[in-house]
Amino acid sequence: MTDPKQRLDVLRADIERRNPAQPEFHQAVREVLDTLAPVFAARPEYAEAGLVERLVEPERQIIFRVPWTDDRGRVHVNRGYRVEFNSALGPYKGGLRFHPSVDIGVVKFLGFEQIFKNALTGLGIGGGKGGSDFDPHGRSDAEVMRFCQSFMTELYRHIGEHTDVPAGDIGVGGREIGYLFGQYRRITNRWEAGVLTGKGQGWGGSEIRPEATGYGSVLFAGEMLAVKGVSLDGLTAVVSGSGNVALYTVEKLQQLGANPLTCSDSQGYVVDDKGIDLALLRQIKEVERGRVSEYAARRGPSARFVPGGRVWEVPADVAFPSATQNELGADDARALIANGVKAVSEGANMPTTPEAVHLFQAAGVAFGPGKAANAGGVAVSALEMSQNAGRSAWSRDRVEDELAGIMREIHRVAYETAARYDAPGDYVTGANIAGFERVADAMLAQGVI
Ligand code: NDP
Ligand code: 2IT
Repeated sequence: MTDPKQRLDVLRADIERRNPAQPEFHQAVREVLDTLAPVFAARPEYAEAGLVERLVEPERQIIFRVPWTDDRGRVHVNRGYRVEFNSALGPYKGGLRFHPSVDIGVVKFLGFEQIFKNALTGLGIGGGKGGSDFDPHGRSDAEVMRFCQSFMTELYRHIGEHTDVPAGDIGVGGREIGYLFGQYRRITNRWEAGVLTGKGQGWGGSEIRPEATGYGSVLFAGEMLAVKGVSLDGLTAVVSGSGNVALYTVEKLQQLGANPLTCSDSQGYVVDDKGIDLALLRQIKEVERGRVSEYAARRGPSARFVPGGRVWEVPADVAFPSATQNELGADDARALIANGVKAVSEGANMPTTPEAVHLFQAAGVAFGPGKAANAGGVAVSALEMSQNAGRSAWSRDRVEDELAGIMREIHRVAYETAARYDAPGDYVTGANIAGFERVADAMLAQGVI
């Protein structure tokens, strides 16, 4: 069969048959394959080398039991995962997610995205992802510590600074990375700082890593707007989520003179007519580990909590989905477009449904897909690995400058690749093809493995 489009359709059907009940993985694969036909037409050697067939099959998938005891002495059993997807460009790299919705399909969707995102950073990192269906909400520090210790007691044998380097994602932040690192160090009797990223400053962590994903997502939006001759200064923004990515998205927006009006969690959203009070939000989320409804209760009359609602109904110039997958659907996109949104930058992984992406693109809204827009986090993780390898610690200014340069370069590559493949302004196509070409060329050179 020679027609590349037909060939990819057959492949896609085969992938869905061989990986049943993994809808998020199917969605992520479909979104990439839908943009690759022109590459296969231009580069027939990719098809001959079975590249897509190899790319969609993880190099290794690890599933393990994680038993732990709660504060009342009750035994719980969770499931742990690490999918080592592709190491053509470097050691597997990607976060760990602790959330009750985690299953093998979710981990595979995230790991698949990570391959292309990491390639786009240009920093020599392969793709992987992991996590557990453990729910940290409402658990004490001691319970989270025992869970992390049990998780690492199994995971440690599979990871290493030259092998596989996990980091944070939903439900995994600085506290969890600390407990995981401690247990790894204890079991292995090694000070191997580069085995995990997102560590605390003072014990191997990089400046700007906590900020990097949110900051990078705003910088990417700034680059897309600059192409249209628009600046972020003075614009209003809607941000979803209230975790790591959302908080630092709000911070960078405010630094650049924009006004973020919203944040959210799984129970609803807050809209604040005066703009988000970041100090109050951080106190509630980072210190008290509370809910956004408490923000509205404490902020005064400018803010209200909308239970069960979605931030996308609030009129704004730019939108930053920064919570979770498929949180922005077709109706949400229609509302944003009707309200005149100019750009959407995905801080989260795959937060926008395929139908919503098409609506944005058809309406001429600049749309930054997660594998480009949220790559700042993993990019600074790679810089943390460099610092660990050199036993050095770079200044805040240096890391922030590097992050800005990397985001500018990812934007340039995605933009120019889209133009080269006859899809001007289509960052989805540009990012998919540019990331794919880097991984594909490395796989071609390294033979059928
Ligand atoms: P956090 O755990 O810090 O925050 C997650 C936020 O999203 C919380 O406000 C949470 O609310 C909300 N959320 C999670 N799941 C759901 C859900 N099913 N429905 C509604 N709200 C939900 O995670 P991060 O900020 O680190 O991650 C957010 C997104 O960004 C994820 O898609 C992640 O993969 C992506 N990402 C993260 C990077 C990082 O460096 N951390 C890098 C690149 C991408 P609640 O507390 O109520 O669950
Ligand atoms: O989705 C992501 O890119 C992350 N969760 C960050 C991964 C990392 O290794 O820093």
